[in-house]
Amino acid sequence: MQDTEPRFSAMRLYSARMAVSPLRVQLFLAEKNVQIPETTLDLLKGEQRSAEYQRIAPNMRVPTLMLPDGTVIRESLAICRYIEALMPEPALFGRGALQQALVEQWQRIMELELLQPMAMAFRHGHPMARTIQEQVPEFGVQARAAALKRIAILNRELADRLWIAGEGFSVADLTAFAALRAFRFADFSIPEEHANLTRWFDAVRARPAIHARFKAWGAK
Ligand SMILES: N[C@@H](CCC(=O)N[C@@H](CS)C(=O)NCC(=O)O)C(=O)O
Repeated sequence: MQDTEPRFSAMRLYSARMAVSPLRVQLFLAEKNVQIPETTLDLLKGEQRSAEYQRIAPNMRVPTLMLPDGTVIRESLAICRYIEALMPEPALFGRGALQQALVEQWQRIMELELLQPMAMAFRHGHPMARTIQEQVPEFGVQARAAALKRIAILNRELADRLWIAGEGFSVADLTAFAALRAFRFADFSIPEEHANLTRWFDAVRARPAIHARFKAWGAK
């Protein structure tokens, strides 16, 4: 059963379909079994630049969480941390000093070394991104090479463990999964020889909450 408590149903999440940062939050909420009403912006049509949305998020990015009193939380990880504090189970930022440190470490590594280069490769190298980014193609090529290198390293890192931060599924897995899933269409499919990464990706994808979310979107 979804958590439809008034504290969540009175919030509003500004998001987008299959965009990496909102996707992290949407999957985090799914794992928490929390339902927050969403306003989905069409980023390629520039809805994030409307005067109305700029009053909520002057940087014109999603996701943004609006609380019932009008407080706005931006940045996907800040939103996830807020939800974790309200709804500690299942713990997605780790339990105890060591596990929390390791989740933080891997979350940052996945965000800075994997998600960011993939996002830059898309923004600076993909024709669809022309409406949101003044492109520097050489930078896109460089970012793509860095992302592919990091994907190969992640495949090796996953040789001896099920989840990225070691013990238990965490927000680090969501960051990496959202990047690999969101940018799949931008020619970032996982190479066949990366067996560990494929096994991990399929395990994330098969998690009941994530499976159900993609099914509801009519996406694979
Ligand atoms: N660090 C931010 C990144 C937010 C971000 O860049 N969102 C993208 C979608 S994934 C966006 O809103 N792009 C719209 C644009 O560039 O115009 C977060 O994690 O929330």
